[in-house]
Amino acid sequence: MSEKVKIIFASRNPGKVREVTALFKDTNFIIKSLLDFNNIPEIIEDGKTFEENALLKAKIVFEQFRCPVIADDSGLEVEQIKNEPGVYSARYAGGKCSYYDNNVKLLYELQFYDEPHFAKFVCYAIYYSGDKRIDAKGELIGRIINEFRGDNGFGYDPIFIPEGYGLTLAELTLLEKNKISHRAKAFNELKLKMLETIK
Ligand code: ITT
Repeated sequence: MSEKVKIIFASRNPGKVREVTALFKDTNFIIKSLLDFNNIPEIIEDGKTFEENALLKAKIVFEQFRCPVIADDSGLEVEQIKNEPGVYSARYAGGKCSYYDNNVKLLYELQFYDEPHFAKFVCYAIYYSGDKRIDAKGELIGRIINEFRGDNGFGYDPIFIPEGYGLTLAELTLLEKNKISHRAKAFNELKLKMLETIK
């Protein structure tokens, strides 16, 4: 692939957009996200799985722009509370809640359980161009800790320690998180499949 190809990342999450843009830096894909456009209607994510929600975002944004789209749906699954918050990760503490509210709610729920609180991040990524669909998935296992550490990243990063690490994801740099994260695994696989398919 020698020509530049514009791809819309169907996300309004600045943390995700930073990570995914960095992951595609070494390609000829030019990543634009929903943050680059005005008047994009809100997408209601009412799927029951990460896959359903990722496809929903990809298809709605494809219909709007009629150009190739990538999308992801992602979240945190905590073993002791039956894999909650799962697909509700973004709105665990309610409709317009902050990341901080979500983290506080999670730590409140986990106070009734002993440590370690094993958990994993999941990311389901999709490329969609009307006639082509490519899927990829990534996971990052680790545990939830009972304090906030670090200012980088977003979401549950300040309370999540990846397996084999002593630091939270929010204490890692973007580059370090992008070497191990669920999103990096999913989008690196997606990127390779895209490079094979789109010639
Ligand atoms: P878009 O749909 O616009 O992409 P979103 O934040 O609503 O943004 P999701 O529906 O995929 O995205 O929800 C993902 C939520 O899961 C996110 O808001 C965080 O709370 C959490 N999450 C996902 N990946 C994460 C990560 O790498 N670090 C920390 N939290 C993460």
